[in-house]
Amino acid sequence: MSEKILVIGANGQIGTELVTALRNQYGAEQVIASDINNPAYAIRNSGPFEFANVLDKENLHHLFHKHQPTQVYLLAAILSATGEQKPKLAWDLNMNGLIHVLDLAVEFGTAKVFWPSSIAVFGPNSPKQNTPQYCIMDPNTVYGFSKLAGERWCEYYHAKHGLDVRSIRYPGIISWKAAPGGGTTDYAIHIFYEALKTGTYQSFLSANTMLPMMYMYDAIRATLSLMEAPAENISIRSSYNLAGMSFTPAQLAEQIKQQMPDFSISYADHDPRQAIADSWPQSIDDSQAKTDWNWQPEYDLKRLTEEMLKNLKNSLNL
Ligand code: AKB
Repeated sequence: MSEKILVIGANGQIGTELVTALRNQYGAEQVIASDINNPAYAIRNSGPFEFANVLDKENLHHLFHKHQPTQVYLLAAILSATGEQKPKLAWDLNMNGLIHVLDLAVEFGTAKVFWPSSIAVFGPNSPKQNTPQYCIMDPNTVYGFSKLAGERWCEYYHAKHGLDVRSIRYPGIISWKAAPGGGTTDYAIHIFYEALKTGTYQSFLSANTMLPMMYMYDAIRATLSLMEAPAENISIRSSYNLAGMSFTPAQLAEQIKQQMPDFSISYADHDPRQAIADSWPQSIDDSQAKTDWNWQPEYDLKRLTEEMLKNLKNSLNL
């Protein structure tokens, strides 16, 4: 059967690259990109696009009816830092957007749904090192507890309706094609832009704040591997822990200096995102993803830094 894939929230940091990867794999016409905002050039010119508002169920119903998707990727979300500024909107969008899509997937018999969760589901009392799949989870950001509740809904729809919904707890994702939007891990992208443009960067996280991170190439590979795995291999229907690498702002700055010896970094005195970062894990145990669908990251900090500097330099015409 030929696939029809609907990507909701296609203009974002992950959506932009996922749509390209899916169009390469399944054919441009099979992948409908959708977003509440006007599409970026690459998305608009490489295949079909529809406007979608996840809070408007009628609008989503129309899209499901028109395209009868066999797979849906729901990427529209408000991330951790923005979520603290707009808590009610973050809850509404992250939660009701998901429930609308799960309901419609059941109604229209969608074969598979992907929904991203995050390391933000962990909280101050979760183990910090090698954080296990199952442990105390007491997230204290709206983003974090909307993702944790979302995981429960995914597992529930799988159990009650047999919906094949799959999910990953993404770490901070580093990429250069589309800008990140309102996350706590965004410093690790801004730093590359500023290094290339000005040779210096003020980090909003402190020097030794260790967080789990991943290069976009690995994040896309992980997402596609999970979605392609046989259903019987998927033992987790809430969301899989996933790890790439962990580093601090100081370690990232050191790596950048290997290639740009004059680069310098400073640290902000106080930023509200520090408290969010301090509540999250420093490293993640992703052994279940390795066992169930052969997950193995390819990028380490050195390779990520080289790729980011090389690609951004080209795309910024520097
Ligand atoms: C954020 O920082 O909010 C996101 C995430 C880790 O989910 N990048």
